[in-house]
Amino acid sequence: MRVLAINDISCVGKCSLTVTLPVLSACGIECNVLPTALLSTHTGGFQGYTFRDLTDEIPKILEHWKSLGLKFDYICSGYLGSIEQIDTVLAVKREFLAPGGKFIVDPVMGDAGKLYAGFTSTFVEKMRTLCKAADFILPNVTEACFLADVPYPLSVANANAALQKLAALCPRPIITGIMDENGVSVCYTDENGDMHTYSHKHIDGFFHGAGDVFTSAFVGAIAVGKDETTAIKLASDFAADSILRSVKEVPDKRYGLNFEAEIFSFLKNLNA
Ligand code: PXL
Repeated sequence: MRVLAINDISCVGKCSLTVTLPVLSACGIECNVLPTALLSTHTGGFQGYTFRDLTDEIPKILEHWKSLGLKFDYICSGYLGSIEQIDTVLAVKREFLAPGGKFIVDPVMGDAGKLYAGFTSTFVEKMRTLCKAADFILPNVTEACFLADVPYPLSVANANAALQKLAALCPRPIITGIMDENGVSVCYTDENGDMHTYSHKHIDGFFHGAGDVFTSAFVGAIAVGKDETTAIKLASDFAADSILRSVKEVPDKRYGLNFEAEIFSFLKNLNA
């Protein structure tokens, strides 16, 4: 079993590959990486971060992998360093996804109603083409609103309309971080197109890297053979427990969640 994670390396401020690698390893899954960019920190709150786009390096890496005849059972993509990398990720799926493998897209583009630094409406448009190639997409509310072209924010009451629009891109959309009087919810459609919701009590605050904890745990759970609903519950519980702990234990939320301390509980639930 091989997973390929296509995402950036933010050296400090746990997100992207510094979350996906430990979570997948803990699940007992081999995680190979295709780094899209190298940053001193993520872009969400630190001043003066460095950014090195790795677009030019990727074709050389892929050429080498081709010569090794590599295939991956799961490919998941996250933060991309340039718009051109969307075509590259599509090519990686075509060339390296094993027959019967699954392609999971976290369309990382924004949060709190805004696109991240460097992202544009052209990127959003292009991201739709990536979503069309995916088996699962996992946008947060902001990304779902941009992709579905519906007003921000969403509540559980109007999530179904957004899910129906997203289903035109990918039949299995999963929207994370929907906040309303139900708490914080994940809303997703099953194979019949019906919506399901899984909720936790809302905790005030903004938690960097929470989406990456959710996505990584979801991929890990799917890769060990859990069905979509079980994977969503396991990933939501893990993210919610990590957030609860971080409220008390992480004074500066830019540094990411203390998910490490919750890995043991997550694995107990995964293997229950
Ligand atoms: O967690 C999403 C993310 C990933 N990678 C980079 C980011 C962010 C969010 O800010 O800046 C580089």
